[in-house]
Amino acid sequence: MYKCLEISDILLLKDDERENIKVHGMVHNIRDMGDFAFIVLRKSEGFLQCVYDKMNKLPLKESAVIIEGKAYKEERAVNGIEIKINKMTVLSSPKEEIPFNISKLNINMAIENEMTVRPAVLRNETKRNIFKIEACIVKAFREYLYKNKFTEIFTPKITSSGAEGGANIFKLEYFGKKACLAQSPQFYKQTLIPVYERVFEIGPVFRAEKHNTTRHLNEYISVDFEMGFINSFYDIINMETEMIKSAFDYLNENCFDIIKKLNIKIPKIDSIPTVKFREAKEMVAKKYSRKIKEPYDLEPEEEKLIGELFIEEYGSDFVFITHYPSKKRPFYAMDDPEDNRYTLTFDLLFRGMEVTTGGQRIHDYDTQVEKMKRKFLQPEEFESYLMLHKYGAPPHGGLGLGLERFMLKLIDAANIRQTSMFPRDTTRLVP
Ligand code: AMO
Repeated sequence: MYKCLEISDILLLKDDERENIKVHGMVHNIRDMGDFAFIVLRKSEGFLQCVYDKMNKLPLKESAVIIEGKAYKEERAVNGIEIKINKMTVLSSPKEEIPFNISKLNINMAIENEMTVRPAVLRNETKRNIFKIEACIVKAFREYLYKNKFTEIFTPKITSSGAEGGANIFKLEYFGKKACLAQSPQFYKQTLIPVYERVFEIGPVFRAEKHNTTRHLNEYISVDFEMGFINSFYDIINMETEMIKSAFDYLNENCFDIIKKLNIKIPKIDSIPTVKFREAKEMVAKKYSRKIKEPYDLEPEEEKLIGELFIEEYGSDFVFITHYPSKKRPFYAMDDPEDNRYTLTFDLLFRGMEVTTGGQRIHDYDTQVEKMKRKFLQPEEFESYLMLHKYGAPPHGGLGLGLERFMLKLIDAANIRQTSMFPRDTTRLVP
């Protein structure tokens, strides 16, 4: 017999082709109506309502089945289509029933319990929709970057040193040598600038954060890009603005149903305001009568208030904070030639939370070595990274966007674990 159809295939069938079709799927829900039962199949593209005669034995929920039958229009069914089942073949039945109702819209579980039974929870429509949106965003980012002549790269995740400094490095033993898990692809993406001009990578990075918070993971997906021959870091800001806009356009065009179901408010972006670090700090200190406690960085509470201020006064869900102090930025950040206490770097805040860090990098060898020394680093330990500067590099810069944080703000979740399929935190290594 013919191949199994997907939902989009069924919707395209002409009336006379709907008589005898075949579909596979997982039995998501069964509603017993007395003489007959509704069987809802969970499929890659969504859910399909089927009608089954109760003369037959009902399958168990979460059975894998192939059904054969007739498709017809039914306004009240999801997708406007229903299948009258003539034959059902059960390919496999579950050994045990899932101990909670996954077909409910909201699974109200404590986050720790939810993460423990994540393999089952992800079968829930709301949960799986979150990651459908994530997949669509990544697809749109990737397509946008390809269109703008970026080359996709795949860099090592086992490295000899941390790229971002600080104490949050996972150390490991590598055949008698000391190694660590990559904190970011920073050195490699810069190294590839003289090779390809523009590069990007979307992949996991590792941070040994010792504290459990609602915005930190120990492994997260970083969307990194790096571009050569820039005039200033505003080229990077503009590229990111357009990349985010293209992802939102893609969601609006392709994910209308899911957006509605998850109640996602997609921001409208024309341009994103920028404000200097120092000014942003002063703005919140004044508006919310706060004392500036930490002059070199933004506290999470300050980020939240800056977010509120820009939504309230400028109607913008996003704001770029620029010119961060040199003291708190990594050694590869270019200092501002007008005032070297600050750097040509930025963060992007989305609804009051940092989702991106980026900036222009040092491309001159002597300047880079001098800054390393100023930060008490040994240039000899960065020999392979410094080949970039030694052998010649154009002015360049880039950014890293934390995908789970971006998703967290987009869907308005309370905890970053909700936007990671299988989160890694200080206590969780399974599933
Ligand atoms: P940074 O260390 O600021 O910069 O990280 C970039 C972005 O990654 C996200 N992020 C995290 N998300 C979840 N859990 C964490 N523990 C975590 N830490 C960071 C944030 C942050 O804005 N190499 C530079 C980027 C660059 O300049 O190109 C870097 O990694 O959203």
